[in-house]
Amino acid sequence: LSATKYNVKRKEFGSVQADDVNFFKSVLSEEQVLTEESDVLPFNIDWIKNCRGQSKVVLKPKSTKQVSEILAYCNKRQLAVCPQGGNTGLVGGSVPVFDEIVLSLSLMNKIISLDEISGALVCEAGCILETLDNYVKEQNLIMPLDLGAKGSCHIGGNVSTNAGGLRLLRYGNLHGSLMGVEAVKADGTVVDCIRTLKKDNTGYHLKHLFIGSEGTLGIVTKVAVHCPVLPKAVTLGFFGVKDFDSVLKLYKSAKASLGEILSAFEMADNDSISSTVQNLKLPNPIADFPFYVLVETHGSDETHDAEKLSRFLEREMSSGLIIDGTVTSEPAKMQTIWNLRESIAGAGLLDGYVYKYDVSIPAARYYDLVPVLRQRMAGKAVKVYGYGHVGDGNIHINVTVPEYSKEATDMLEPFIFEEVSKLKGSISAEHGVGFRKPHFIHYSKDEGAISLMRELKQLMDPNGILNPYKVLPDP
Ligand code: FAD
Ligand code: S2G
Ligand code: ZN
Repeated sequence: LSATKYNVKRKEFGSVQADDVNFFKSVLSEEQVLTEESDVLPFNIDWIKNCRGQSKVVLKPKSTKQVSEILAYCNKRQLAVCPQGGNTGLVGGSVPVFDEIVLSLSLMNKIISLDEISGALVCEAGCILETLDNYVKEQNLIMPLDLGAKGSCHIGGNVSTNAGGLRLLRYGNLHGSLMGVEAVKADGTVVDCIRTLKKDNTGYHLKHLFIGSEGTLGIVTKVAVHCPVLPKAVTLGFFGVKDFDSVLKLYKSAKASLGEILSAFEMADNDSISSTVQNLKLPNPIADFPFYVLVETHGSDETHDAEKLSRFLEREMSSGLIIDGTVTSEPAKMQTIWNLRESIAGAGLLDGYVYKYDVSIPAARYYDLVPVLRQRMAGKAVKVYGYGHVGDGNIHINVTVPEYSKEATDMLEPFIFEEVSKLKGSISAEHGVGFRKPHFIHYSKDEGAISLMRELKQLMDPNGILNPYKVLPDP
């Protein structure tokens, strides 16, 4: 249980009684209120099986009105609530710690409108990212973000964690692509900032409060997001590279020669790929290399793009930066390569237990901490490997061990966060703070910023019922 594993004390919240369940059943229908232990269990365990809560009740509202009525009631009864989307979060933010009520958005998955001229999509928070991507593709549009969890994560969860992912390099993050949001505050007040205007400078930009606040300031119930045009020409290169220095040089060259058509630039070290190939029996379409790089282009003219790409390849093959590799435009082949990259996240779980770190590091030092951790964990870790979004300065470092131990945790934390702080990086690049990192947030935010966050939390959720034990450390 998270509470014992991480030694957390339950705060003074009410606990759900029979009358409360009767109230919920008066607002929702039977199948929207789960109380059977076997039904509730999966909502208590996070994707990497690192955190486990003790919730007794899962509520699955179907409308903003139902969310509002539930929160107004819970606020009066001081019942804590854990909002949950696709439950693919990796920092323990999406599952309860104690008996918080899980409020799942999974039944709020209606698509409301799509303006195929402006690309403005309005939908409910519980829409699955991949479902939306397939839907907008029919109108020659794409979602502005893509991540390995697309098959399960919700757009509401993406907004709440300010998810980055594989396309951020080209399409930016949700602070840019989110046009509006509807959210419900802890007291049940509905904040309707759903707009499909590209420009709206009328007062404070409230939508940004809900982006990345991980369910602690309000529950996102609808989003309006700008969808870019579906590229006519897509290519994907998967290259073998001899060392990390070459990865950085290749990144600079890709930016210079591919310019506006560069849509993704990802790296993975040998252990990331070899452990994924071994653990998940996935094919590696090229040979074994010290480092791998994925270079994707999104363009509007195949001939133009092919010319640019072949010039880039010729130059970097002859310079030796690219030792070998493959380039394809065939959807099935591109999918195989992306699948290899996207599967790294889950592969490590088969080694036993995975410590996942998601950090931003200034480019020149991007890979520095991997050998440092490999050395520090020699003899204790099964594997230590690094992979991620080079273009965002964001590396994912995974340390896999046969099983969780406090000793291994103490060797890694706060050590890695101190090292990141020395490098002037961020202890959480895109996954958020969640349950696992509030007491490390000071490595990336100063006291002034943290106290303003506390003032905002106090204003928006005075009883602290929204996702307690997450994001902000206790004062
Ligand atoms: P959940 O996990 O259910 O919740 C995440 C947080 O948001 C929790 O704190 C929860 O309380 C809150 N929340 C959820 N829905 C709402 C709502 N409607 N209103 C208010 N609060 C809410 N993340 C990246 O950024 N980039 C990646 O490349 C990436 N790749 C991944 C690959 C894999 C294989 C996996 C398993 C995860 C990956 N993630 C990545 C992490 C995760 O997918 C993202 O954080 C995602 O945005 C979470 O969405 P979700 O719907 O699963 O949210
Ligand atoms: C990715 C997935 C989660 C992890 O694959 O880009 O965000 O750190 C990560 O394994
Ligand atoms: Zn990532």
